[in-house]
Order: sequence, then structure tokens, then C-alpha cells
Amino acid sequence: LAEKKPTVVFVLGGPGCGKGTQCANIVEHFGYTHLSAGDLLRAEIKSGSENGTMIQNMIKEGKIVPSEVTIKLLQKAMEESGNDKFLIDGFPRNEENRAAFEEVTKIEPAFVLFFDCAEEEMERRLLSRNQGREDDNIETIRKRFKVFLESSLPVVEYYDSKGKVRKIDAARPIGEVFESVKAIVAPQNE
Ligand code: UP5
Ligand code: MG
Repeated sequence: LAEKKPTVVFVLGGPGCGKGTQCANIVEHFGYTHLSAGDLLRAEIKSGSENGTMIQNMIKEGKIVPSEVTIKLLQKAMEESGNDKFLIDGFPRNEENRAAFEEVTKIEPAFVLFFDCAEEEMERRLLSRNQGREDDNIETIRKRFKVFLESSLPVVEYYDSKGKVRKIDAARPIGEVFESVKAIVAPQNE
């Protein structure tokens, strides 16, 4: 029997656009497993792994961790989940991430949710999050915005050229954004 490839949805958008918030809602309604690449990297720091210090330094600078590290964590989490439907949140963040993921896993996303939000609003959200994230200070936030524009938006453009991007206005209140998300995810979920 041929093994069925898992369904993957990439959830992309700038720092603080609401990826994690909306993924939690999608999980509740549609039975996906949510894998935040950032959360997996932060857990790796906490676990005291040999890569921990390198990852911590990169996150502090808003830089993108080498794809082999992130992809290994994603693959492990996918295997351990027992599920076959995944929201991959905050990955791929650059062309190298994207190409390496497709090469290693042979998986292409079913579609890409792209949360579009102005920097001003994202900055407000990040500065009032208060969850003790080491990258939620104005210096690091500015670096994260720059990396997003230079390295991550091209990935969104790549998938847009393949007709895979579903763009959502994420500057609205959480519930309104989720109404738009539902309208996109529900028909794909039958
Ligand atoms: N909030 C959410 N939605 C709102 C709304 N509609 N209206 C008002 N408030 C809203 O939301 C942020 C805050 O805003 C929360 O307080 C929320 O209540 C509120 P959240 O849902 O957490 O937004 P999210 O987009 O998930 O923001 P996050 O900060 O997690 O995004 P980043 O992409 O910056 O962070 P991530 O964790 O993905 O990555 C962090 C770092 O890890 C990267 O900078 C990088 O250094 C590293 N990384 C890699 O190297 N490789 C990877 O593959 C992934 C990460
Ligand atoms: Mg997040």
C-alpha cells in the first residue's frame, strides 16, 4: 500500500501578524496539528541541546536558523504527532528553507495562508505581548521586520506565482480574521 503524503499548509506573514493565534483557532475547528517553527526552536533552546546557544543567538538577532536544524525539528514533530494534516507556522522563511524542505520531504504545500498586516500594527502587538520572548524588544523587532521583507516575502511571492497563496487582511480584530480563514480552510477540509 502506498503511503499517503501528509497535507501541509504553510502559514506565513510578518512578525506579530497573528500566525500563532489563528493557527490555534484552525486546530480547534479543523483538526490540523499546529507546528510553529519558532516554538520548536525555542523548545530546542530550553532542552539544552547542543544547538541551543546558536539558535538563541540567531533568534536574538532576528536571523534565520539553518534549514537543516529547523527541518529536522519539523520532521520529528510530524512523525510524533500521528496526524496527517499540518499547519506549519513561520516556515519557510527564505528561499533556502523552502527549497530544502521540498527536497528533503518531497512535500509541497496544499496552499499558503498569508496574513497581511502593516508593520505599525505588528509592532504594537509585539510590544504589548508580554510573554517574555527575548526577541520582543524594539531593536530585535526592527531586525525581524527587515529579514521578513528581504528574505521571507520572496517565498510568499514564489508560492503566489504558483497560485497557492490565500492572502488575508490580518489587521482586523481576531474574530474577523478567523472568519476569512474559515472561508478558505473549510472548503479544503472536506
Ligand atoms: N494578536 C494576534 N492577532 C491579533 C489581532 N487580529 N488583533 C489584535 N491583536 C492580535 O500574535 C502576536 C500578538 O498579537 C499576541 O499578543 C496576540 O494576542 C496579538 P501571534 O499570534 O503570536 O503572532 P505571530 O504571527 O505568531 O507572531 P510571532 O512573533 O510568533 O511571529 P514571528 O514570525 O516573528 O516569530 P516566530 O516564532 O515564527 O520566529 C521567531 C524567530 O525564530 C525568527 O525571528 C527567527 O529568528 C527564528 N526562526 C527561524 O530561524 N526559522 C524558522 O523557521 C522559524 C523561526
Ligand atoms: Mg508565532
